[in-house]
Amino acid sequence: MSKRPRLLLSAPAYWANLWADPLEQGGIDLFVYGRDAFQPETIDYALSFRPPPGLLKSLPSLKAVFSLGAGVDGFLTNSDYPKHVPLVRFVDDTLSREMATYVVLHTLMFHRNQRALDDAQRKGIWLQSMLPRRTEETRVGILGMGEIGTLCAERLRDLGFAVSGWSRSRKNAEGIKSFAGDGELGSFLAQSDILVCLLPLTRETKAILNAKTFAQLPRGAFLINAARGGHQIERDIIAAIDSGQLAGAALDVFEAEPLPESSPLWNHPKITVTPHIAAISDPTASVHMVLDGIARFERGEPVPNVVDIERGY
Ligand code: NDP
Ligand code: OXD
Repeated sequence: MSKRPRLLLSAPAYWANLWADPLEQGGIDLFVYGRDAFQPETIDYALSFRPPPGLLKSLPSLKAVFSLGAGVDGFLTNSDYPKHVPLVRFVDDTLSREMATYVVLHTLMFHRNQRALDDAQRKGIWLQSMLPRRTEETRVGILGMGEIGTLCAERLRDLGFAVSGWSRSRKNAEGIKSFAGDGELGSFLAQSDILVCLLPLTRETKAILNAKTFAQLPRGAFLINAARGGHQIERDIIAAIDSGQLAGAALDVFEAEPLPESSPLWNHPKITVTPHIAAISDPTASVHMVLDGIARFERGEPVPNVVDIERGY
């Protein structure tokens, strides 16, 4: 009888507990890093989000690595990733739909002046003078038109916003203006009243949300970052808000996570902070991805959503 594939799961305890039970019932031998003893040379597959430095390199028989999340920067910004080992990322409609609810929520909050209206309510002010703009007059620009960015763009277009997207390659989605490549970034920014970041974190996109970028937006634009903290320079966000260049920001991700207690972002009146929960991978869907992927690797079949390691996403 051929041996069962051996999978090493490395994740914080609260995540590992969610994934371990269904994986254990999936016809594989599971080892949870930090809980179970294992021999590195016997591990065939690994599942993680941000593996401890050196862990993957210490597994000489790895056939593939699976990411618990859509973003794979936790593997690739670490220079010790064993580049000959295929890396499979999590792609799931539910994840994209949840991301879209986050982006739509914060787009509407800004577009409808909801923060100012909440503030007026608390003070007992009937703020009828603060009329919302017409939806089609608010221009939303989405950085990153992949699985998630495309769905967010479509949802916002269907609500009536003027939507555009920026990506490496030209897109052709109905009613969504496409900007492509570094050469078109400036003109994309110049027409984005709300800038939404849904890029993967790579060498090229690191720190893209900086003072120079904000200066190219229309004055009083709003920033939504639900991608990675490594995209943003937090002191530049605060400076741009304090100068009026940005009207505010909704941030789900941070340079350091958890966001340190001392961060000025916590109490800034024009910034909404959420704890990297714009969307959470669904355990059932991700267990299915892993078990299906392992079965395909074992049969020598192509596996979907393998990352281009050189490109970084
Ligand atoms: P995809 O890989 O499907 O899409 C990435 C998009 O970014 C593509 O359109 C790509 O262009 C574009 N892109 C990449 N590099 C560049 C560049 N240098 N210049 C211009 N465009 C670029 O990713 P997903 O949509 O699945 O996910 C996006 C990110 O969202 C993830 O990497 C993750 O970090 C984040 N995320 C955050 C979550 C949260 O809870 N906060 C949850 C889930 C994901 P092209 O199409 O031309 O290749
Ligand atoms: C992801 C995330 O990348 O949750 O999926 O951040």
